[in-house]
Amino acid sequence: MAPKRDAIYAQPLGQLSDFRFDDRVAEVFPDMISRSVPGYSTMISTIGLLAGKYAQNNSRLYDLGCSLGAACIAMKQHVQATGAEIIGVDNSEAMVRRCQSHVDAWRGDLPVNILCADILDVELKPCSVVVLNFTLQFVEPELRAALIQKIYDALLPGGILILSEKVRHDDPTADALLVDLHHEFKRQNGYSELEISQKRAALENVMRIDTSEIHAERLSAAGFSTVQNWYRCFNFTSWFAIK
Ligand code: GEK
Repeated sequence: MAPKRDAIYAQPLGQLSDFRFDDRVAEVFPDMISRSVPGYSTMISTIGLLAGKYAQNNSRLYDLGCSLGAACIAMKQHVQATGAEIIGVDNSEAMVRRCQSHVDAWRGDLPVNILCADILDVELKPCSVVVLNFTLQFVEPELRAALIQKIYDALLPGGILILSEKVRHDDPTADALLVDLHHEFKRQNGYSELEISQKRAALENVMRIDTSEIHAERLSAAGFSTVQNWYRCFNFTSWFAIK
C-alpha cells in the first residue's frame, strides 16, 4: 500500500503553530520524510549495514527518536548478533502508538521494544549501536553535549553512534545555495512553494540546526576516537563515531 500523502501545509494556514509530531504528522510521516530529506533511504539502509557490522552479542541497539521505526527495521533486518535487543525511543505518543506494529510487520531474529520516553531522561544500558537519525536537531542546543556524553558513556568499547542531521553553514553564500538546492529537491518531489514556506516557518522554533563543525567537535569532545562524516547531500549529512 502506498504511504498516505503529506498535504499538511498544502492550504494557507492563517495561524501557523509550531511543528509537532502529532497524529496528523505520524499518519503521513513516511511520505513526508522521504520527500523532504535527500538521501533518507540511503541513510536508513546504511544504518542497517553499520549495525550489522558493529552489533555485539548480548548488547542493546538504541534508535533514539525512532518515529515509526525505519532504523529499527533496518537494524532488525541486518543484525545477526545473539542475545541482542533493539530499543526504539520516542516522546511522541502518536509515533509510538504506530511504531511497534510497523516494526513487528518485518521479519528478524532480534526482539524490538518501543518506549514512549524523552531521550534526555531515559537511562541507557550498555549498548553497541546508537542511532540518532535526525533527532538531535530537535533537542535544546544547550542539552546536546550532555546527551552525546550519555551515549558515549553507555557504549561498549568498539561501539558505534550514527548521527544524521540537517546542518547550516557559516558561509552565507554556501548556506543560501544549499538551502535553495534543498527547496528545489522538495519542489521536484511535488511540494508547492506554499507548502515549503509554511513548513519552514512551523519548524523555525523547534528545529535549531548546528554547523557540521559543531557536531564533529561535540563528538570528539565526548571521547569518540573515530569521527567520520560518511554521507552528505546539500544540507543533510551523517556521521559515524566509534568508541
Ligand atoms: C527516522 N529517526 O525515520 N525524546 C524522544 N524523542 C524525541 C525527542 C526527545 N527529546 N525530540 C524529538 N523526538 C527517524 C526520524 S524525526 C526527524 C526522526 C524529522 C522525536 C520526535 O518525536 C520525532 O519522532 C523524531 O524525534 C524526529 O529515521 O521528522 O525530521
